[in-house]
Amino acid sequence: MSTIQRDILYLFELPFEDITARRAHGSFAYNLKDRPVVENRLGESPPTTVVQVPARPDAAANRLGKATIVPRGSVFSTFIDEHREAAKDLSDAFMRTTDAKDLMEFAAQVKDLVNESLFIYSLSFTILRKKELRHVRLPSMVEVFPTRFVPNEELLQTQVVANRMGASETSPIVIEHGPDFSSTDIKPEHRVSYWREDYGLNSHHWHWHLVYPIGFGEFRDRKGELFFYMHQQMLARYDMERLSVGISRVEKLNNWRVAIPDGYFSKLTVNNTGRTWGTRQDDTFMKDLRRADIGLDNIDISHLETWNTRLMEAINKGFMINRSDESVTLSDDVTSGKRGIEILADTVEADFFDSVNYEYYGNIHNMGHVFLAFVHDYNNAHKEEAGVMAATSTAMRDPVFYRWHKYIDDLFQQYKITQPPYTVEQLSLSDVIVNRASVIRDGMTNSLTTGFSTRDFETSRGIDFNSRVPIILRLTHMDHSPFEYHLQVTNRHTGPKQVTVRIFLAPKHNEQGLEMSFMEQRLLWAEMDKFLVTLKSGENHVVRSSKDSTVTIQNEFTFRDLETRPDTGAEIGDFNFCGCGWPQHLLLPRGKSEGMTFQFFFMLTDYEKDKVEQPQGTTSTCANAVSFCGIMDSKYPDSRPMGFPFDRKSPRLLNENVKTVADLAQLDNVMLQDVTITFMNRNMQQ
Ligand code: CUO
Repeated sequence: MSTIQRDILYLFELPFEDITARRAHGSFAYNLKDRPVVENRLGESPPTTVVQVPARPDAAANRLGKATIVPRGSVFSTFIDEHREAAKDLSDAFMRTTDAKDLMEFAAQVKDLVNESLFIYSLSFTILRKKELRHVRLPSMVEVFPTRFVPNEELLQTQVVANRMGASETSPIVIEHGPDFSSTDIKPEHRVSYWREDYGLNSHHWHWHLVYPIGFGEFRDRKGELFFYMHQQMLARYDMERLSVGISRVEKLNNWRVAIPDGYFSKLTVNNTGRTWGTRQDDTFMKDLRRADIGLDNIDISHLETWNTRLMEAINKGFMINRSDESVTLSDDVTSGKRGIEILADTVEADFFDSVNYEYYGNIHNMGHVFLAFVHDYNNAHKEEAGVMAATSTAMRDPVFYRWHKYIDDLFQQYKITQPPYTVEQLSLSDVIVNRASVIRDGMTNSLTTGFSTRDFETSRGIDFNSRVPIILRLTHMDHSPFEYHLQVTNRHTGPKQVTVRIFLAPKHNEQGLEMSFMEQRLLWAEMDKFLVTLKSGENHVVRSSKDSTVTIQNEFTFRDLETRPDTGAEIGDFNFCGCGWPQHLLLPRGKSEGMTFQFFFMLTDYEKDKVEQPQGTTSTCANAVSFCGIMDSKYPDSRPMGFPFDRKSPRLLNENVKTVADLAQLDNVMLQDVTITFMNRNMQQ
């Protein structure tokens, strides 16, 4: 581990403890000139590494703008305007530091002045933005904030075990969590809690919003469109999971005057003092917000309704009204400027800077999160904390997240179906024929398996248990046996041909067991992979591992991984961006014990038309999860609208509307293949 990776890494350890608390199993400490290292605990040897941190006047609380307005120990929410402003002020202060050492010293001085989550967010964001820090890797959220992943009760029990530990004990304490998670099966919604409460899913969502922040004035290529697409894809995957366990697809939450049938009780704590996240009873009504404590004392449901009406009017008319009262056409078929989906999504999300008209179209997506996060205590009568919907690292645990995002996605889909269907020319690729496509797992063709696995994290990096031995958290999660795609392709061109291979997966049948029309199945297609292949003239056999998917990352780094990582320096590339990505272990939906039929959709398109010229001097080599996360400082590497070819209504082929996806598969460059996914209900590691 490089020195700078080390000195910055330990700022992420024990976020709720004083900066002078010892880290790295007691071997490392920051020594602030005015606040010396805390005394050794009985029997501990002194730290082997002590980093000296000089006092500095620029790190005083009154020099940090709004950064101190979020109370320590409480929920920090990027969906709340005031909190975003606090994060921006702190990140800007971090950005003003001159180099990595300066940043470390400044951050160490301000750490105990600001909200703990805000600190971690702003520091992470700065590490992504500062070019000289590209080789610094962020540790997993599970280790930084275990309280967001494991119920309080289990952590308290662990503390009891740690307290009783004998003096000669050297083996780690292991806590196992899951797969029963926070609920029973009495409510059908909870059949998918194993998925909603998955650590990788929630870490991905945190990381995605960190990479694509709003309200920071940061340019990211096609940010709005990716907000639409990444969340739409999460819904497609959620619906596949729901169909796997026998419940119907998620319904949008668009009537804000009726009770929300499903409550949620996360059993998680906001900080290390046992303060719990807000909970929601079944059948709770949304109420006008009167939370002056977070700067939201006058936001009514009628505001949401007004914004919704204005957005729907824009979608139906095909244009929006900008801040100068001019009309801005919404179209995805543009040769320059922003696509309609980008303009709409920036406005819906909403980004104060990028929204076409923040005053008029409002702040609907973010405020929906906030309304739902405070639904249990809309006026602070009970002094309750926000619910999990307030934070990107916890929101996906709650069933209402998906209902809210289904409503948001429905706005985007209302727009998308106004766009002209793709033409045969846009969909086909001449002289390239896919003859056969299949998936192979353990020598079996078109038969995939899922089950569960466990992953170990060190909880004692995030919480001080006052333990001499590491405390390991063993999390159960869904998993699958890896597989390979095999494509037999004929290239009739006389020379090599570069093509983009696009692979999607969807269930074949709906809730009633019926095969779906193109339009019904359209929103269930989950992108599995997208990659470039150079076909030689004649016959080709293309093989691709499921592990190489461009939507996933293999795994997150633990503190231990980073400590033992070789010091390779800056050349390693922009791999913080690569930290963003769908967890590989959730690449496949669960399927059923008796087997469930899904369809793989393979489409080859012309790379000449797909490719995007990158700005001069872009050297990024990171290709992990680009479909969901883009590439740092580069353009999104696919010129087609995101979700192509399923983002628009049925195309016409041979003068007929495509009725099912099988009609589309008549094109030479497209192939459809049924597969069975069987849930084995066993540990895939054994
Ligand atoms: Cu990701 Cu609402 O945008 O949670």
